[in-house]
Amino acid sequence: MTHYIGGQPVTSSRPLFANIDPATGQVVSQVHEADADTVDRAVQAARAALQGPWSTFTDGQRAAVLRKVADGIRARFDDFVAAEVRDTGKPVDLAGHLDIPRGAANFDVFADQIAQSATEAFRSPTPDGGTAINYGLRTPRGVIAVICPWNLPLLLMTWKVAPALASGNTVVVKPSEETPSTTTLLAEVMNDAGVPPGVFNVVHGFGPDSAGQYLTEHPGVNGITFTGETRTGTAIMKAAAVGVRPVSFELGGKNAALVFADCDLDAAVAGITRSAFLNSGQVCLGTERIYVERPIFDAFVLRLKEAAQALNPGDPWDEDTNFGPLISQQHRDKVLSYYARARNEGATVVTGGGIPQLPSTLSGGWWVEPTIWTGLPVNSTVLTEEIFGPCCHITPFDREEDAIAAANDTPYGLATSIWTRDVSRAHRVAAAIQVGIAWVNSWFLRDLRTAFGGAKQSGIGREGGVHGLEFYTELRNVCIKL
Ligand code: NAD
Ligand code: 6OD
Repeated sequence: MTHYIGGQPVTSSRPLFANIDPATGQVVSQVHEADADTVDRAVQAARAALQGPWSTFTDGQRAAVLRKVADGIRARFDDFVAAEVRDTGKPVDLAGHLDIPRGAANFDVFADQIAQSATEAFRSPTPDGGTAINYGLRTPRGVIAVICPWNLPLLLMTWKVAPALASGNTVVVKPSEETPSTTTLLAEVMNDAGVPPGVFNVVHGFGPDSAGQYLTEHPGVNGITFTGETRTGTAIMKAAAVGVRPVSFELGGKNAALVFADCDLDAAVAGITRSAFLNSGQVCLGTERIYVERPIFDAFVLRLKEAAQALNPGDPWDEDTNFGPLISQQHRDKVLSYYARARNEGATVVTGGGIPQLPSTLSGGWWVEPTIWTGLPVNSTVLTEEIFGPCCHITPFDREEDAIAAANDTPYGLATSIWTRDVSRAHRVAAAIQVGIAWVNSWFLRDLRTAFGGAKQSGIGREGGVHGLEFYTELRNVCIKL
């Protein structure tokens, strides 16, 4: 698999690296790794494209091209699904119902949004008795570096690329080394849709001493949008400090679910089963800490255990499979180390805690069991560190204020779900928790036009709808004396 620079596939001189199917452990493809020169070439192509035909596209013309990109993804739907399933091992049903449709929808949503975006204007008196008009003018920021994770590869990458291009920027995208394929396919779709050469560039590789570091340190980059671990965000922020370049960060989380005794228990169990185990727990919004009001604690634990045990791990290409592997051997080692720690710290293992028995065709993959714990103290490692696997801990609580305090007792602040039939409580708790997203009797249902991002160490800035314009454009005030 090659890079894509200036509208062309490009190779580089470093040794290729293997892209592995996590369901089987088999090599899927060999990928070029960008060296510093290749990254420089990509940034220069993006800089040159800022001066080319792209700069003459009106908002409406960019919107029309983005809609063609959305249609182009849908036209090659099966290719995109297959690439995402091979790269991640996720069930074909999940890739086909979430990753690829939402990835395509990102282009439609930001096409609509840019076609309708407006700026402020004020007409005001001046000290000399005259009048001035002030109005806002948004201009593209320039070259945007887009650094992506592996968990929802197309979805999270297009969520950044679509608003960047809608706003008139050019981009250099570095997909995760674990999931290079759908970004490469998207380059073909961009070409077919009439996106001018150099507007969308792709470089493959790793983070430190590789494409990620070279790209974020490149002085030709005007802004960096990143989704990934908080620790990586810290490294990227240091790179961005040189040249005082802006960042937009969506980072880690240790999300809570608060389940009140007055909830619809069926809905809460179904929702939290999704939030804890969808994509094998590899979702930034996923729930790893569950707090349940004491009267329904035992019933909830039993019901969630039954739901976890009913999950169906297996061949990702089987439509009935709803539970896949972890992304890599390294990530499985990390998750299994938390499974061991939970046992050592005295957890009651309600279900799971090991590696599932699967057919021999899958025995080389990176599988773990969906796992539920109870009984750990608040300061245990498993309750404080992000695991990013299919596991959660359930703790009882007695009072609403205790549940809120527990949810907030973390350096992270991405999302919390609240399960209650009491509307006043829902509003009260949603206002009291320190997060970017409060779900009420729901999870992962966000309208793409709304703000997305994290509080505390879960991020910097908001993307989504008009909110991303703060990052993807420069807002200039024009003041005219009449
Ligand atoms: P990661 O931080 O390890 O890697 C993300 C990307 O950064 C990869 O492309 C990687 O190559 C690159 N990278 C790594 N080091 C770099 C460096 N020094 N300079 C430049 N680039 C570098 O994250 P991951 O393992 O791919 O994803 C899992 C993490 O992402 C979890 O912490 C999860 O919570 C987080 N995440 C957050 C959100 C969100 O919206 N808040 C969404 C998805 C994932
Ligand atoms: O709502 C979305 O599409 C979005 N940005 C989800 C992020 C999930 C993180 O893993």
